[in-house]
Amino acid sequence: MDKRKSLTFKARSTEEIIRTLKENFGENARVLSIYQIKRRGLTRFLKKPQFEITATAGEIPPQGAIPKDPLITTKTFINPDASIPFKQQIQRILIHSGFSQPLMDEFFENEPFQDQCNMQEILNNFFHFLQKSYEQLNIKEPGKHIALIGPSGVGKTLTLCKLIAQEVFLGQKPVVIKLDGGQFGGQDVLGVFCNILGIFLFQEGVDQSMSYDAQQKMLFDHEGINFFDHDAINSCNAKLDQWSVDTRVLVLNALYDTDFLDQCFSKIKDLKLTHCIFTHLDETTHSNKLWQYILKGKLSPYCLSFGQSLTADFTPHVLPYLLNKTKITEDLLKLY
Ligand SMILES: Nc1nc2c(ncn2[C@@H]2O[C@H](COP(=O)(O)OP(=O)(O)OP(=O)(O)O)[C@@H](O)[C@H]2O)c(=O)[nH]1
Ligand SMILES: [Mg+2]
Repeated sequence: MDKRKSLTFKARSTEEIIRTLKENFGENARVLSIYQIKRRGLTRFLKKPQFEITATAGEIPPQGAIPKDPLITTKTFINPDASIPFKQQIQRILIHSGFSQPLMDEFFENEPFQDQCNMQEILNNFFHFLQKSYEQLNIKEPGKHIALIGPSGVGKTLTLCKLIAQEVFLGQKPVVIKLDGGQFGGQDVLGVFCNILGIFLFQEGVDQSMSYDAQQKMLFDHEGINFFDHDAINSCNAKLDQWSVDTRVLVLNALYDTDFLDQCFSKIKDLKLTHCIFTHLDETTHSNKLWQYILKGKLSPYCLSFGQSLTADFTPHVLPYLLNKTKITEDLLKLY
């Protein structure tokens, strides 16, 4: 057996993947990531999709820890301009860094300010305020019927693949149901991925019979919905009711602007949403705005997605991930 720490290889079928993993790592194989290799030209329609797999025999690296060094650590900031109240200056910096006014108000309510405060100390307090507020959230455990809902192209299907892989690596066998009215038919990434992992995929409107064990977890991939379209919202809700979906996860791209995020969060009641997931965290440095939705959005944070791997690049450890990404715009501090 190969003692190499990790291996990256290409494969087209479940059998091929399992065989390669066994040959290299025996029973200790752990899959770290699976990417679909993108083809160009017409051959992409003719050939079976190919995947690139990275696996290891070692332990999967632990999830990120809470950072010890809060927001800024470089120097001591003393209020240079006593004519502008210190509190107002900090508020301006935090707002410009993407934090919301309600979050600010809550922080300032409990923060005693004096005009000779140390800027670094207040930023550290703000950082701890974020952490404490998160720890006080009443985060619901996901149930047995989980649907990912969100606008078109946010990453619902990709995130679902990550969740499926997680279940499968934990030894579970969920059933996957595609709720798109059967309009897309055929073998897409989700179909091929389920096939590779030996998971049953039922496509609404195409597959007529479905057999499953009542104890099995069900994961639903809903088509993208237009959050400005009442009919689309109502029909999505009716479909989820029909399938007794208890965990309704709002999936949103972290790059969206706050107006659009607000619009989506305003549909919590209409869609009976319970959880939220943000995607594309790898493509944004502006994640401070997410704190408002995570802490005040009334949905339980489920996980964050930060890349295109079908099995990796996501974390259920929302707090440490976000704290590590939380930054104050350096430019704004140049004055201090
Ligand atoms: N970089 C990056 N790309 C992502 C992430 N999540 C999804 N993507 C990419 O975004 C694109 C859309 O992803 P899908 O999973 O198909 O999105 P969807 O929401 O299912 O789209 P519809 O079914 O058309 O509504 C794909 O190219 C994904 O690889 C992420 O966290 N980071
Ligand atoms: Mg999709």
